[in-house]
Amino acid sequence: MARQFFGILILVLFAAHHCAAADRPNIVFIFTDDHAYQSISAYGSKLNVTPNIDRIAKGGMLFNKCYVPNSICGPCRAVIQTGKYSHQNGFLVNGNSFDGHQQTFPKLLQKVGYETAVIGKWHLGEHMPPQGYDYSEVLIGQGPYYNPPMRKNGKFVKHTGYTTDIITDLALNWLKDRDGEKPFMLMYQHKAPHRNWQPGPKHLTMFDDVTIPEPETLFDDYVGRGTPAKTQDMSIAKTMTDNDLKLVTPKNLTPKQLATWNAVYEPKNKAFREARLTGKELVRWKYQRYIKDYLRCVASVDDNIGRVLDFLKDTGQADNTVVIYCSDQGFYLGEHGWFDKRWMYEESLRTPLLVKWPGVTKPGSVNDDIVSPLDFAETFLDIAGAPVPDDMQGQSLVPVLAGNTPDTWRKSFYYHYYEFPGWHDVRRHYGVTDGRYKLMRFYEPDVNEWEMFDLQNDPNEMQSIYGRPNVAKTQQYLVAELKRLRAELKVPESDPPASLGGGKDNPTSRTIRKKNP
Ligand code: SGN
Ligand code: CA
Repeated sequence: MARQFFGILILVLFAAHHCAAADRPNIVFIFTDDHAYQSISAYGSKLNVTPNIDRIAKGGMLFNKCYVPNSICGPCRAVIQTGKYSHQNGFLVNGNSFDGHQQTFPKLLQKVGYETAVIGKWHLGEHMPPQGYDYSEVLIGQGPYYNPPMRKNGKFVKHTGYTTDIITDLALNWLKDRDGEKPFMLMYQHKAPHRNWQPGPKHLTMFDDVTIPEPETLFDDYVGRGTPAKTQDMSIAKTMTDNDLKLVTPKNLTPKQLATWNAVYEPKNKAFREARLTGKELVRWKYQRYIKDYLRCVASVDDNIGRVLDFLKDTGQADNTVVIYCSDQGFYLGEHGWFDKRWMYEESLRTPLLVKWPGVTKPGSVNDDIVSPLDFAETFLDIAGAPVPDDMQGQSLVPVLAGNTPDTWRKSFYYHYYEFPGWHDVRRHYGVTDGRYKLMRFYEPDVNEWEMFDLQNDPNEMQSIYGRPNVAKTQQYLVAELKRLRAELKVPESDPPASLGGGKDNPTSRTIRKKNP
């Protein structure tokens, strides 16, 4: 009883201190890696429930059209740091090194008196610690699911446990120990649910007794699209490895973790081997193994987000904190037979975005404006009352969050992906969408093709309508819009040299295939 009393007293004192300290709102930016909106219940998931992510939706605004400028990890993170497209911030493909000397939003927040931290996945290179942060504790490269080595303010540290739990512990510790006088901006960034989808100890057997529904397009034959969709290397049927499918044991677990792991996977793997599945049945099995592991990783993220939301509530900080949930891009959960991302097709172009800002976002509201991680730097600066530099290319979401989208808000969006050759053999392309129609151009010398889709009539993007006489007018308007946006955004005619990548993160997939078991 006495212990409970002191616990409450400490929380109350903590809350009083923090409320007095911060009149400008705090910002908690929750970022995941490869989290598909199809696996968030607030987005109508048919696969799982995410009660804690849904808390953000219930208390705030859910965005249906949050589009990434370049659907791949490092590039999206660089967009967020700078508020600029890849061709302007110099980080075009994974494997580039982020130029931390350039203008970034955390540096500008520090200037106006914010305390800043980044905890978790960084993936913008190890050549220098994250710049503009009073505290950083980040994974090295992709980082493993278990027992992650990290860099704490540049210095090597090693943790034991499940990475999603550890990143949350570190974020909570930072929140508890921080200065307290200043408003803060925390980037709390998970590795999960990135490939190869290793569940944590608490969720290893979740979904064991159910069959997850398959997407309609699991057995897509790519007939209605061009060469790129036909020649990719990201299918559940052909690309997934034994490592992805947990048919081999992970290498970096402690003996105890390994025993728990093997007790779960070994009997199931034995049954799988004995069944000798082939053809569609084999693909179906792979899909179930993949999606269940993926959803188990999501469940852990969701539980941990609950811990952070509870902490903000229990310490009286929730009312003065803007909580944002987003992923670095969308992801294929078997749609078109795929995993991974990269394309301008919907599942990878669209990323989840939920924002709860008490007193500003209407609880349970849904927004259909075209917004983007390109807007985050501008938004965070605006929230902090700091000026937004002219050379940033997005727009502050503050009026949108308040329910007053300006008439001048963007009606179309430019997309550009550069990483070819690279993992998964997705061809370079750029394009434009107005939220209903989409025009894409694959622009390499050997594959120079256009595709166009009407999402209203063809939500799964199965049949390109490019070149059809009945859509000539719409096509003309999209071509003009593409030209206009490329000029406005200062996209160079040829790709900058940095797009050739290099570094171990970006070998050609032919090499990768050989390496895969
Ligand atoms: C790794 C993965 C790829 C993935 C890239 C980029 N291979 O290389 O499947 O597309 O990361 O992902 S793995 O066998 O190492 O898992 S990103 O989210 O970091 O951009
Ligand atoms: Ca990613």
